[in-house]
Amino acid sequence: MPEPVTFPPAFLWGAATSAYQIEGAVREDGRTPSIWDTFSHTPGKTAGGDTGDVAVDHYHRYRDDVALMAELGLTAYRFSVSWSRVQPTGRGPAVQRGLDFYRKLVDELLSHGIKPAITLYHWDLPQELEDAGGWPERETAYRFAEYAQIVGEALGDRVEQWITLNEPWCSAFLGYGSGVHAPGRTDPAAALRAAHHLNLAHGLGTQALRAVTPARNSVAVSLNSSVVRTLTQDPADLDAALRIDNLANGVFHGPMLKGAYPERLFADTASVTDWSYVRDGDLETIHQPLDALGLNYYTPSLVSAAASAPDGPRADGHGASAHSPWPAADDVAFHQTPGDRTEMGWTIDPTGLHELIMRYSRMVPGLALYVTENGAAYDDKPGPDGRVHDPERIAYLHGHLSAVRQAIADGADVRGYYLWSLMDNFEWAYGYEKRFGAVYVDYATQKRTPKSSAHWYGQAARTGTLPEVDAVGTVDAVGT
Ligand code: PNW
Repeated sequence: MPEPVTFPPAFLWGAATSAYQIEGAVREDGRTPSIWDTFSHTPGKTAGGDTGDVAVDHYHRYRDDVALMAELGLTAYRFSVSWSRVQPTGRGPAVQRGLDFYRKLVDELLSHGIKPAITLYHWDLPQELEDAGGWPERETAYRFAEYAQIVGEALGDRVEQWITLNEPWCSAFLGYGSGVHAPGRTDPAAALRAAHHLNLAHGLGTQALRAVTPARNSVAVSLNSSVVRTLTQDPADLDAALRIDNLANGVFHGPMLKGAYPERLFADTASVTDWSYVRDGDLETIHQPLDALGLNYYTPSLVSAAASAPDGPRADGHGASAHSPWPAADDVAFHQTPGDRTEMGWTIDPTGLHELIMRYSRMVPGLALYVTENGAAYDDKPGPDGRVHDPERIAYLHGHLSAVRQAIADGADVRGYYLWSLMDNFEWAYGYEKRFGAVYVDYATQKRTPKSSAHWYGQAARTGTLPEVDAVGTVDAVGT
């Protein structure tokens, strides 16, 4: 019998979602289009032309969804606020009905003993702000701070955990570089400008939250920090890895956690941008003291130097695009890491999560860490008995939660884990094709069915100990 994997009593067992991926109701109560509405309605941008128009109708079903979380035994829930529901033009006064939805959701969570964590920005910029230039423009960062203030004033009394941005790397480099995400621009200079203004938005947004919400609240950011590995220890490969690490991680954690961009970044990207938009004082603004750091992890990256970039889509898991998300790094090749993969084609490697946690634990001693996203897509289908068995997802969760437990044993202050995702939803450019949920959604009827993994995870949450992986059948029976 292996040792049981047991977590500290206060450890948060959460699930995560984001507004555009689950809410639907895109034209209700004053909401206006975000860049994801525009993008998903542009032919050819998402698989099957899927959009978030209806998604999983969470806007109307939030009460049932919260009840389901409580039934499963979750103790925390991370969701995002739709900016254009709250501030339709991205500027000016708030729409009360938009704020009311989130207040009702929060109250529902609290009444079930579930701790809410709010992500202010999970990629859905109001279209009007994109029309005015979007993240490459400095103005967008000031608009974000105003929006943060509005949401902070409305919900700061009842929500303790705040996350400014989700994965700014995706916003900047998939949105403005490779163009596989909204707004679909393919301009490396714009992507780097966007990165700086997202950093600035984080700093200004953190200041705004501090000013209007109680001091007990926690402010964090969620980074999809990459674990960058090299094919060999050859100096050219190590150099490639360092450059990708700077473009994936350092460009955000440098300013946010250390108050400086990585030393080489300016020289390495000089062919693309002169960084003249970084103004005096910006780095101080970005470098706000934080209470916690959120880490989103799915799979490691494997790179090497390449005499020339491979043609066509790269095997870096970032979607098919003729444009690289990595500015000024065409001489770096991405490789498929060995091992089993999920439906996304992402290699399963829990050691990467351990490595990532330990890296940030050492980088900022004393900073509380949360895994704000981790999970896997599989081709789930209900069986003849109506149940959805997903042993692969249970194995994935068991492996990654064990890695988190190991990091805690190794001294990292990890306070919680949010499974991505609570339920199947709109997986961005992949539409509804990829199912990340612990809860299965029948899109024709919107019926929710917890998969075996939801029952497994719920038992972990209720007992603080990971159920044996081969006890799946039993756990499934418990939950039905
Ligand atoms: C994250 N990549 O997205 C997001 O935060 C979620 O909204 C999303 O559903 C989830 O992970 C699964 O994809 C990512 O290409 C999308 O490196 C793409 C990448 C990373 C994260």
